[in-house]
Amino acid sequence: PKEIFLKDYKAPDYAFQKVDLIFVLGEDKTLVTSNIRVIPNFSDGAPLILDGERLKLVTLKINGLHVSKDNYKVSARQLHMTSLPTGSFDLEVVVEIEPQNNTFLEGLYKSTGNFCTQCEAEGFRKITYFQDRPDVMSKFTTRIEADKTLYPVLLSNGNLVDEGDLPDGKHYAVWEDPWTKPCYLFALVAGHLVSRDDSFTTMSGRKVALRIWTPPQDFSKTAHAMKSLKLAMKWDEEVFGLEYDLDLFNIVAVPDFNMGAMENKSLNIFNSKLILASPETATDVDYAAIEGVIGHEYFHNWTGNRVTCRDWFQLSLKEGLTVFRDQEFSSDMGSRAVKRIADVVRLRTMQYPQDGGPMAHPVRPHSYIKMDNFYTVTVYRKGAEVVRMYQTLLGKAGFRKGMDLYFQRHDGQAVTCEEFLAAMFDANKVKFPTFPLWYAQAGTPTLTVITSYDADAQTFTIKCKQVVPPTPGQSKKEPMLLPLAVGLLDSHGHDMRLTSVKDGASLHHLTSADGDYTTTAVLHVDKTEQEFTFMNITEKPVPSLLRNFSAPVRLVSDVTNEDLYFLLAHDSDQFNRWEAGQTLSRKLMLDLISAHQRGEKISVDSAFIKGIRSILLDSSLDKDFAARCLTLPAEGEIADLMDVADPDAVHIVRRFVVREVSACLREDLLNTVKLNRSSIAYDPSHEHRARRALKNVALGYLASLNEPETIDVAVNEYKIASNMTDQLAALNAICQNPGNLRSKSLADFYEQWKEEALVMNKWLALQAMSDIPGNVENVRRLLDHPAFDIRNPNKVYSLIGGFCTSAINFHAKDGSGYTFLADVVLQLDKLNPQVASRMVSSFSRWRRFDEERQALAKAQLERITSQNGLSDNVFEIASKSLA
Ligand code: HT7
Ligand code: ZN
Repeated sequence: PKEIFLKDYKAPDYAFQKVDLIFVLGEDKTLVTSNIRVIPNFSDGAPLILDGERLKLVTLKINGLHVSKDNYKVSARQLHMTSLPTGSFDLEVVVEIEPQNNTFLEGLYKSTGNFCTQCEAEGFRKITYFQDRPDVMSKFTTRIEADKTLYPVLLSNGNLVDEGDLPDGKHYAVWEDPWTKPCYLFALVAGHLVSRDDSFTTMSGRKVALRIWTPPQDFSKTAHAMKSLKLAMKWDEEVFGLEYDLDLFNIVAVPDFNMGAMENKSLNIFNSKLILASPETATDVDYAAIEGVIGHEYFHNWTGNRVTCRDWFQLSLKEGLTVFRDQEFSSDMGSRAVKRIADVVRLRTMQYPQDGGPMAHPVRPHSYIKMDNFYTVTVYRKGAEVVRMYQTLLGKAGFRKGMDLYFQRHDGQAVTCEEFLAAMFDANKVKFPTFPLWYAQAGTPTLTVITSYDADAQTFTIKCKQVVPPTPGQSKKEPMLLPLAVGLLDSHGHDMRLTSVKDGASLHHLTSADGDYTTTAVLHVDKTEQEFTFMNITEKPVPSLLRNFSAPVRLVSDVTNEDLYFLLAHDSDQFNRWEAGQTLSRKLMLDLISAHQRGEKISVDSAFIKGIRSILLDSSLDKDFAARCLTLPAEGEIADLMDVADPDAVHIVRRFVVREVSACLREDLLNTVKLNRSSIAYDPSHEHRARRALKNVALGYLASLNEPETIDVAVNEYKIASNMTDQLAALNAICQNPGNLRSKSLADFYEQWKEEALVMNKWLALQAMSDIPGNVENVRRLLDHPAFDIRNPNKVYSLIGGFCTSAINFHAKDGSGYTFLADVVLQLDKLNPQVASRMVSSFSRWRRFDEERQALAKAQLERITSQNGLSDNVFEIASKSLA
């Protein structure tokens, strides 16, 4: 396979000014005609090279005349044309495709009988021959012809300009998109669908029709998605001054979709799981995810669509920025602290391992084989952290100025990350020379902080050392600008006033945005070693470092356990209050793991239990926040901190700590369940979501004891549950313990929900993620269960993806988990390489384990790479994992 490099970027030889598409949709074949106005960008008569895969070329005309066979060549991936007219010309291409046989779910395909498209990143080339790259921007018109009974609804981008009946029971619709766009934003849907209709009046008074389309039986589950859409439209106007730019906004939900959703211009297509919700079938987590992703795709209308990427290496330009925007939206809709905690947990448990493994790549990658493999947590989530750092460095108002200048300069263009950075810096008249390195250097920096207090001088000094670790292909790294947000707590737990800080020889006065003193200073750490001294510090403070997780680093500091308990009790920065508890938990578990590995008896110290109890009993806390504080770091996060990951020891110790906490706080936990049980019907408000979160964390602890009384509590919660959040949490609690009750409860849940595909995914995931011993065989059996279907990505993510998160089973000592995954990857690769390559990624950390496991995992990776006909997608991940 061919590797593509950022350094080789070349502007396209031809512009496509206007594209008229005609789709004649059929059951056996679909005909696609494209009429393109082609304009040369240079005068050198270069060949016109169009991308195209799995297409059957029917006719090819230039200016209405058939092109001679001597003047074009068709290969498996390209249509190569020479001897072209000088100047502009009209190109007509007719191809035949078979959407009904498309299991890859990219290009034009069928999902439960309806036609739909997915063109990002390089799917348009599976619809017709085209310069399939984001810097070719055109105006599109789309005519769709189809059977009227089977496909009564015909949708594409822009405005409906014509529709009518055709002979033989067919009909047509013509859609015109007034905005220029790259072909990856093209969309078409044809099917038997109904819409929930609503409207939104924009800040300039334009009425926009909003429609959410689903199969008829799902209509009742789209109210939350519609509400979320209207909130997102309002939020973008209020926070960024960005208004929607057409009179119609369509969303379609499809059950078979490789990712979460797609921001096609005015015709977003969503995975059903991110649209459909009812209290009985969706959890609070689902509700929040729907709100976030609806916001995300809507926000792309400006960050992605109006201003798009020059090439796919710039993906984070739109994705990092849009994730940041959706995070801020969700923070404003719910609890800011809880949202930040959830986002940091995701970053640390998913992105940090990627940054420390063989697939480590910068936020802007330097090369790829398959672009689909670079829709990663690094590009999305580390990318969002980079955008957040601009805001931390420039302040909210400064960040907004930068955004305004970005749109002023680049509306309608396809640009690079440099252009975003230049808009941010120019708007604020700053230059941070080491900041651009965040786009180019992979690896999570380690920031080591040593503090000291000088009582005579009344100064508090913070010594920083940053190391950006080597990653594949990048052995040497430079220090980068890390914004380090710091607060200092006095002995009462109050924030001290911070008036000035010395950075080397220069003294900076510290003020807040309104000119007053500040309680959080943002230090600019941009050297390998650097010292900052706070002046006028009248007593020895407890430092609160990296407030609100101001930079995506691994922080190592000399803050003592005593200080951490103090921060857990008092820090005004809610994120750091939670983080203090997490740091204590991580330290405790790592110590216990070492003791366990040495064969010593282990115990949990009483200060830790006391700390947890104080959170559980603090009625002044937001209950969702308390629930997060009570949740111990995941096994993966702990294993990631070990020199050699030992999944068995981590599992034993984490479970031991959970049981110890449960045993010591049994009565408090029982009370928590009782007090937070809801007596009313489902209420989606934050207050009630928070009550459910706290109650269900407590329930999980109690069930871990596996005592008749605590199990009865879980069974009772399961029986009385009036919504999926509570029902699933209770089932999860019960299923921690193998045995008859577990099997009976799973069977009961299945009987109740077997007709609801999205609920069945939860049922599959719960079993797949289970820590019960020897679960590989159960999961293998579930492959043949009617609730599973390997062609549906959601089911694969639930069962196979879920299984790989259970460290003790996926990394089973006998290698059975590795063999299972390889078997599935090889089967799946033939049907859907994008999803297969997401699954094979679970192997990528194999070098973190002991020698026996390494040998077993390596053998399976080699088995995969030696397979004939392997997709480029899986080859890239598997071979890079082995390198
Ligand atoms: N921009 C969208 C990306 C996407 C995608 C990429 C590769 C293969 C399938 C895909 N489906 C959607 C989603 C987003 O980030 O908004
Ligand atoms: Zn996106």
